[in-house]
Amino acid sequence: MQFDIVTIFPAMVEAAVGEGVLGRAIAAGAIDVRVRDLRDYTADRHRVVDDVPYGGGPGMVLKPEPLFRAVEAIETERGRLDSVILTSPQGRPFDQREAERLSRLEHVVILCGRYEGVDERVREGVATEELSIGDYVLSGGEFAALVIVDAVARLCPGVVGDDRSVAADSFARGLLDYPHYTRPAEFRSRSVPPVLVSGHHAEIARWRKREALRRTLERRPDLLERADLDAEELEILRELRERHEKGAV
Ligand code: JD8
Repeated sequence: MQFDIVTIFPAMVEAAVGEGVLGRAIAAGAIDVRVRDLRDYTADRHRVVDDVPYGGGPGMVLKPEPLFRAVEAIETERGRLDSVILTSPQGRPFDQREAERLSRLEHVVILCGRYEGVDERVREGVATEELSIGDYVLSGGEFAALVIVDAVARLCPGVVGDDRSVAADSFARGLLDYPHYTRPAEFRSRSVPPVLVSGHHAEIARWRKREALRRTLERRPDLLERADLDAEELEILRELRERHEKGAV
């Protein structure tokens, strides 16, 4: 899969994609990420990307011309674009389902806005979709683009070393994760739950299901409406709800 990210802060985006799982996937050729400096697509001596808003008001707005030129250049260079994403607080909520949909595409372009936002004609004329990573205010689209690339890339073959990890990821299953422990078995008087050191694989699996369900019921009950649970999970959930109603945890 190929990603092109258009930004006025290429170094910030380059630094982030160069590390960790993403950095390794790029080095191994499992995905291709190109970071493009929006200023390279300006036509004036001062490489200006912003201007004052028509109608007045605070702040600046990203001009349409450099963004149009950037996308046209990417298309010329790389061929057909499957999606041109504009990140913005007005976008459709980005979630695991959206990540799965995007992971089935071959070539995705992400436009990072800045300042007060981008000229509306970018949204209408060059972006094919608008996504938001959540209900909070960022200073620009770079972190949103990185969130999208990270979540989508994990779903591409060969990006995560062990694909059992991807299958086990909490949102892939629609539940929150169970608690994890490593050595030492006792740390500052806190012990690892004995079942995990027991070696009883079926009991461990049941304990993990129960803890994942307990946390989800407590913290994100909304997720349970869409989670696809097996027979054992449904039984555990019934029992947890019964106990919950009786006032216990
Ligand atoms: C792109 C400019 C900042 C936004 C005035 C300060 C996404 N979930 C999200 N929250 N925020 C963004 C986001 C914010 C952006 C830009 C994405 C470009 N800003 C603006 C409007 C109010 N400021 C985002 N995805």
